[in-house]
Amino acid sequence: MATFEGRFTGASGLHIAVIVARFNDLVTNKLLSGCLDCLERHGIDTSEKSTQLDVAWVPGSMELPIVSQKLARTGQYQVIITLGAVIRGDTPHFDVVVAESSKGITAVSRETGVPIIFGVLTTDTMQQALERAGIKNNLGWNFALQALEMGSLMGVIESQFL
Ligand code: INI
Repeated sequence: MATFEGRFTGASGLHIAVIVARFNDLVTNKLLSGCLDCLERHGIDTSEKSTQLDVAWVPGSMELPIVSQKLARTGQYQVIITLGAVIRGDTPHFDVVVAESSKGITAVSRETGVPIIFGVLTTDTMQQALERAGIKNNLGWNFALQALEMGSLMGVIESQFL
C-alpha cells in the first residue's frame, strides 16, 4: 500500500502563482498579506526578485478562471492560489459570480492538472469577509498552507510513478 501525503517543508522547488481579484480589495489585499506571510515562513522567497512566486491581479473573481488557465497552461507553476471576496448584495449577482468563479476554477484545475486553491471568500456582509481576512483569522494563511500541501502532494505522486 502506498500512502501519498503532501509536506509543508522543503517547498524550495515549488513555483507558485497567486491570482488576486481587485474587487473588494480591502479584503483581498489582506488575504494576500496573510498568504504571502505563510509562504515566506515556509521558505518561499516572496521578495520582489523572487523566481518562485508570481502575483497576478484581475478585476474580479469572475476573471480568476481565465487567468488561472493562462498561467496553468504555461507549465511553469506547480500550484496556483486564487484570492477573491464575493459579498452578497441586493441582487442575484452574488450567486452568478460565486457559481462561475468556483466552477471555472475547478474546471481549469482538472483540465490542466495543476492544483488551484479556491481562496474566494463568499459572505453575506463585509464584516464577515473582514473577519476571515485578518480581523479574527486570516484565511489567506490557510489557502497558502493548502497550496503548499497540494504542490508537494502532486510532486510526491509524480515521483512515485516516474
Ligand atoms: N467580483 C468580486 O470579486 N466580488 C464581488 O462581490 C463582485 N460583485 O458583487 O459584483 C464581483 N463582481 C465583478 C465580477 O467578478 C467581474 O469582475 C465583472 O463582472 C466583470 O467581468
